[in-house]
Amino acid sequence: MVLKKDFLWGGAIAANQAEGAYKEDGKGLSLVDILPAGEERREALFNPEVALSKEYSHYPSHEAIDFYHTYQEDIKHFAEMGFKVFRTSISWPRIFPKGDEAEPNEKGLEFYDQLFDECRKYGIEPLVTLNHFDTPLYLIEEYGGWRNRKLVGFYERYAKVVLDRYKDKVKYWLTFNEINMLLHIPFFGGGLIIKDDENANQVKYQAAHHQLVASSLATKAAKEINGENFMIGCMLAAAEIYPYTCHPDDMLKSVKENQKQYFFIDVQSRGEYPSYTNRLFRELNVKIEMEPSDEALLKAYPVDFISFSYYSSRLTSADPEVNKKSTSGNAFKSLKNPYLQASDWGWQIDPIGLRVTMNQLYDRYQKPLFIVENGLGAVDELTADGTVEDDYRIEYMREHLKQMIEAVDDGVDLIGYTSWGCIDLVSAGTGEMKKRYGFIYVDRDNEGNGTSERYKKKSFYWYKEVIETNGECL
Ligand code: P53
Repeated sequence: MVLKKDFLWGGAIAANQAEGAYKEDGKGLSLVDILPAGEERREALFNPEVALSKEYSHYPSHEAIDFYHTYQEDIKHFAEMGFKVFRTSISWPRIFPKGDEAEPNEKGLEFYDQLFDECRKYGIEPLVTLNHFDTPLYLIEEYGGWRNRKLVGFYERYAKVVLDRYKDKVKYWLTFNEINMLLHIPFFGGGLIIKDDENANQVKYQAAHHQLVASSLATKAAKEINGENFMIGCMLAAAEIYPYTCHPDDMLKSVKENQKQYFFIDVQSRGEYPSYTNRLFRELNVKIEMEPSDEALLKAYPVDFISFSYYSSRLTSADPEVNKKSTSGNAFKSLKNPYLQASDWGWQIDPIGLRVTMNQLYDRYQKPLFIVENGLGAVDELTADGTVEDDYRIEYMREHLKQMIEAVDDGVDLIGYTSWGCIDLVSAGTGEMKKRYGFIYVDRDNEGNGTSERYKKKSFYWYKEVIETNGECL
């Protein structure tokens, strides 16, 4: 058996894409609560000042899949599949509705007490993200989001409250979801609204510094509250960026592009700004403002493990003419790889890329890895007898899991695997329900119509067997 006996198999969701109940029990608005679905969502993500002043007909996060009320039934399904771990996030504005209050909202805290108790009832370990694209909206309108150093203090207060409250219920924590998203969709990642006359890189990297400091402060608080009983991780939208050709210029470009994504983890894992940032920041005309204690803090509180999402590899060319053909099937631009197929949403499917990425991450950091997102967003048809024949999803996952096991056999230390959207939920990138990832079908459509009934897909039974055999059946 290649995987450890206590390998953590499971699934992942995020509060804002599942819970709904967007105003219930005192919850404040977060940045996602003003985002619509479909084409309008893209526009809103990249022109957030428009979204802030516009009224849309449908906001998918407001009801999402109503997980706030259905979590007991849903977790029961996860338990039936044999989940050992369940990744979700805490909605920051449930705990601090505006974000800058002195005292937390008790009702919000109670919800997560119940949720984590429900997981524990089945022996499922919660894996909890502190900030998954849902910074309180008030902190954006009033303070300018993560460009403002004050966010560090608000986040620290929030982190301390939840780390302390759930110290006996949650062991694994992630400080920021896909921390590199800040560079690609700055509003999503950092609540940033960047003006045309600003140096966008300056704003983004300064906000990144604030998040990196905040992440270390959360780790510090965690160690003070619960010592080694906590495991604190960073989280990267990871995807090895391949050179378009074997031309040395392309190879160099790929090294440089990879440094831009690994930058975040270099700081979070090694505890210092990597030396290549001297040149990078010089060329981008970026000057990071730091407080005197920042460097010592980053050094003293690195993460315990490296978590990441993986959906696709990427491709870059040093030739600007060639690179112009890059498209963004998701937040990340890439050239088309002629050896790969793509999903219905244009995400290129590359199981071996997962093995490559795992090897790179482990070589670079020598810390345990945790795959906390991976999966296929696809259109599913509910059959007359209430199931979905999702062989395409099984195929995608089987190939990725096989490569994951190969990577472990290569010597990579891997804690666990949580597939993305283990129950259908709202897409982050497009706001659609139609883009489904789950083992469990949720009867709701893009407009929010439907019964919300849950149905087990074919992949539900397949994944159950994968877990039962610890991957041996693959
Ligand atoms: P969706 C792209 C765009 C937005 C969020 O994405 C993304 C990515 C891919 O890295 O990141 C994660 O729902 C994210 C999840 C999200 C998942 O990818 O657009 O952490 O919240 O749902 C899949 O298909």
